[in-house]
Amino acid sequence: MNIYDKLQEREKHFAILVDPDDVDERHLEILVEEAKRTFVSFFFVGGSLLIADRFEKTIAFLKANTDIPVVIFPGDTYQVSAQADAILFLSLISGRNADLLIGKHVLAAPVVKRSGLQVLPTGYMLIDSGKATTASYMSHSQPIPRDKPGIAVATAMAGEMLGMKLIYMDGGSGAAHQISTEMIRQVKKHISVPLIIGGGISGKERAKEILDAGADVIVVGTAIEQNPARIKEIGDLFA
Ligand code: 1GP
Repeated sequence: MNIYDKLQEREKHFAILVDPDDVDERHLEILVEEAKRTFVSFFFVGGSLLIADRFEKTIAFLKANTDIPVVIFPGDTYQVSAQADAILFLSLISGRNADLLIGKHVLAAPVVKRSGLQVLPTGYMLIDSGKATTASYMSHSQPIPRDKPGIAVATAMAGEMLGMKLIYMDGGSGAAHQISTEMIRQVKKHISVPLIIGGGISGKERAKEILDAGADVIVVGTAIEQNPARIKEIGDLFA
């Protein structure tokens, strides 16, 4: 399924982030069952650092057991799988690490092309969450200060002007402080491509605030890993 068509189907979307290191088959079964009971648009699969060898198995399980599109959210060039539907082709535009702006992409491009995956060019912005996250540590980059919405606005605008089709603002997995609604509101006002927000979304109240501020897609990982019942609780906001 074409992911842009899927994005057009409804106004707001819920993506469940699955970190293959953190979920065994039993846990995946529960995630899929819960997702079928409510409104889940996407599974995002990937991680800043994968230690266990579960990436392909996780995608295979999701593809075999649900029709929800699986989108790779890659932490590095080895996270490419033809079994998925699409890949966020992320350029870390909040940082100045040339490798994550274009270097890794050069290495991955031939592999991604051969895979046949739908490629979603994405301006990826890390926002300071008050503590080092795996994403900020692994990326050797400075996140955007959380009290500087102007920097976030200009960065997102530049990403869109460079042709990126999605903007993803991320506080990082398990973020202590979440991205402010003010920053989300301002960025949304200045771009026309879909805005994805993730990092530390703990439950439906916070999810609703973020959606009301202008997020088009919310991504929830940690809170669901801890309690899969949150899938229905958050998903029902999309009814
Ligand atoms: C992290 O945006 C994702 O890259 C989701 O974060 O695990 O905190 O939900 P959480």
